[in-house]
Amino acid sequence: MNKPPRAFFSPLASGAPAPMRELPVTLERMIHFVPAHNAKLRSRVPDMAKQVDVILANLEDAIPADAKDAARAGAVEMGKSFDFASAGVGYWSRINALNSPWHLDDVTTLVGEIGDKLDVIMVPKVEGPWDIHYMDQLLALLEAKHGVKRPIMLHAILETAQGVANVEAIAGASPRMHGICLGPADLAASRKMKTTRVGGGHPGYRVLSDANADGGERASAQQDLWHYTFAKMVDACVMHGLKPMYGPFGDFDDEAACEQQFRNAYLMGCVGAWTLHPSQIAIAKRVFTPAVDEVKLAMRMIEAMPDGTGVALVDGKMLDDATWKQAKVIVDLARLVAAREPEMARAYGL
Ligand code: 1VU
Ligand code: MG
Repeated sequence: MNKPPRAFFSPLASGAPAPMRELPVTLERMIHFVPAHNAKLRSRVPDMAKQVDVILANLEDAIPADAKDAARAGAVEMGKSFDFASAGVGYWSRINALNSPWHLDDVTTLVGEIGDKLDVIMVPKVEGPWDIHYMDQLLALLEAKHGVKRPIMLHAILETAQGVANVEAIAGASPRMHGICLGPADLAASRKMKTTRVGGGHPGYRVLSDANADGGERASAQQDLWHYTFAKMVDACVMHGLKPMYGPFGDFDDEAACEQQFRNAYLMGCVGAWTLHPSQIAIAKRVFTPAVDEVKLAMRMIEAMPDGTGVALVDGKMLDDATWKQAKVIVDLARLVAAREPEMARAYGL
């Protein structure tokens, strides 16, 4: 049984801000992970903010158990010491899982100390809509208690088999939902996939051509382990007006494979990916920023059909209403990039 539509947009606690009806229109090509207990990396936030769209204070996996309190305090310090909103950069935090001993302190401290600075809480290991309902209610109570003016959004990580099975219900669970990203490492473990890689392909996952009559070597090609999950996640997100994203790529030395994984995500409809190391920032920027020739072609397509209806030919290829909409996706993204990066505005001619 779903909530009645009006109730969906009512605050869940007296004094909590009204739920958002639309997501803010922002560029989120890379979510840059900062281990929040690491003072050296925290001190680099002002410099990093010049290079990325979003900075995330990580409190969950990769933070040792004995540094969880320091990471939480570090996330608060980051939110208080740097003005992310004025810099035009998003500020997110990834909290510990709902069943962990650190979860409640993470949420209560973040909302109490920096509730008005935090744009999004990333929630790991989301299994079903019940996890989002719980977060929704808890955040509303804390927002009301601390006088937070604008609802903190939720971004779920899709990283368990149960989460994948329930992804549509997760996406539609609350107006707080910002998006969902694919977490390939935990998902591989949850599914009992036989890989220790963090994202990307696997040389053993391939399709073999039929046997040759002469017994010669058979052609084979590596396949994409993540295609099914991506497609399911993208459809669930788009159906509910959320942003799909790719998560971590663990082999920092294999920049080509990282770029290919990001590009597959971009082409499938994702808006961004996590960056775990400075070397991945340029890759994410290159992939999730539409190429100049692609944008110029899309602009010519839109000009060829000014009201978006009918049929036209551009460079010998047929366009109709559907192609016009495809072109608009690219031009809309280019406008967002142009608003943030004057050199790209000039390159696109926008
Ligand atoms: O040369 P310097 O010492 O001045 O700087 C190093 C290093 O400090 C810096 N750096 C970073 N700066 C900003 N943000 C980062 N995330 C970051 N990572 C490193 O870059 C310079 C070169 O670094 P390096 O190649 O010598 O690498 P390190 O050994 O210093 O660091 C590697 C790790 C993996 C420890 C570091 O990159 C890191 O902690 N990254 C984030 C990891 C993370 O958040 N993992 C959780 C998400 S993934 C998941 O949940 C599922 C798998
Ligand atoms: Mg994980």
